Amino acid sequence: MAGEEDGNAQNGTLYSAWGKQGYVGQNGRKLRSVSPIDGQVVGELLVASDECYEAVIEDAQEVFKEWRKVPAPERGKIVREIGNGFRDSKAQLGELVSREVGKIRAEGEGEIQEAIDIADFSVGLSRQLYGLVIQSERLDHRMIEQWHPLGPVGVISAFNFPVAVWAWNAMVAAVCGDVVIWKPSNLAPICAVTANEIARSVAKQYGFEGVFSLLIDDGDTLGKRLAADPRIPLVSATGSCEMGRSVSEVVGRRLGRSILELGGNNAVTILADADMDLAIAGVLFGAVGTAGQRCTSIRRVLVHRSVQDEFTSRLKKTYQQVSIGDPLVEGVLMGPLINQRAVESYELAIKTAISQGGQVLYGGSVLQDMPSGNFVEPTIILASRDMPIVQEETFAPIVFVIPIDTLEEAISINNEVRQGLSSALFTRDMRSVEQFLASVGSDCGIANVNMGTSGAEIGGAFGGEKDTGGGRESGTDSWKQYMRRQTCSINYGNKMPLAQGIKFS
Ligand code: UN1
Repeated sequence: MAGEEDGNAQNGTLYSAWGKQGYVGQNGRKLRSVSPIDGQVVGELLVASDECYEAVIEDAQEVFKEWRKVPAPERGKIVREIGNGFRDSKAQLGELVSREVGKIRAEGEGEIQEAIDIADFSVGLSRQLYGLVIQSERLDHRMIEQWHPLGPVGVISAFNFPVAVWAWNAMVAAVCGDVVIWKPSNLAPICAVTANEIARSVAKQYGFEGVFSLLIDDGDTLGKRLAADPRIPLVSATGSCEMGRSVSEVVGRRLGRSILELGGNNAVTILADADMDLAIAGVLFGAVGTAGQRCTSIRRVLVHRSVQDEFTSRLKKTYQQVSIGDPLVEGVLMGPLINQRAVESYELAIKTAISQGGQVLYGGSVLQDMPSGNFVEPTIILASRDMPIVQEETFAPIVFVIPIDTLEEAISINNEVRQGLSSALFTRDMRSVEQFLASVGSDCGIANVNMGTSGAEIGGAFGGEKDTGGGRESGTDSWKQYMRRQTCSINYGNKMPLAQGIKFS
């Protein structure tokens, strides 16, 4: 089939949609993926056409009919091989992540490790899709709750985790008996093709090629089609709050399910008794890691007034040592922003902060004489909670430092933004820890102690509240969303007692 030999990221033009039949057609438009590092072309793809879309969805429906019958532990064996495929290509795929989205090598490889980890988790899960036995109120009756595969699942992913977030969804969905249709970000399509090929080629060896399919688009048309398509019972979407609101409305109108993982505006609180070494290390990784382009990146630092000067002067010194440049070069800690639009948002956020009374303590500029115009300085801005810009998520390495006097004040600032993804507290006092984690504490989906807001492990359920969308992906019982629940009542007696004691004869 056309497209298969060419399904190699280094090979120039690639095809646009992969389902059971391999290459299924294209509309003639090309999508060029360009590295944010130096503007070099990473690869080109053909955008999926309307017939592509239809063929992929029809294949997915057909494959689902067979895949759902495969015993879950057998599905797990296939996922184990896929995980091994990720393992074998960790260095190569990690490097591709670095080239296509600009992460440093350690973080590019870390992203593939995250895919390996969720594959391992899913293999275990394939033997643990447990239901319940429920005590019945009726004589000679038994009740059970069991879980069945749901159907084709649409996955819409963002540029910043171009492999891991798909893997969170795809590996779990696959052991649950679902098939996956992936619409990746048009800023990271080569990572998507390469990662999907690992999964698709393993599944193909077992006759289940269409379990992992892919739709390449250069805009939002196909993502919108997935959201509106009643053949897709679940759409899992990662991206901006604006995108998530639209997906949620469209999926909700047809009474489908969605899992939304949207923006964050994550705060770290540093109390007077914090271990400052830990706080600096945590803020460095959380704010500068991935050039501030994680949904979990630190945006706000709420620091106790008594340690504010110590914190800011130490953070400035640490920032001075951050080496910015080609993310594949050893020792570099921060690569470029994804594109010029991101650089413009960075510049606008800083300008807006200054106009609202913010004071730039470090950074604030776009770097000159770099291989592209996408490199910026990590930036520290002294701010106050009432500056409107502090309410916004800017996908860039900017932190707003806001002085606080009490933990209660910090919790109230932590919680007063629309987003509710991640949060963290640095303290040595167990009472402060418990207060932060109590129901009156952080309102976020993630609350950490003595570490930053980013870098979650796959074993926890990942996601957040309020405008972050309420979805949970990856660990614990997130799998339940990828299955349909069935409550079964069985009468093994020879009478027909009714629930609630109703007599009806
Ligand atoms: C994202 O930015 O969309 O917790 C996901 C983290 C990563 C995942 C981030 N494990 O930072």
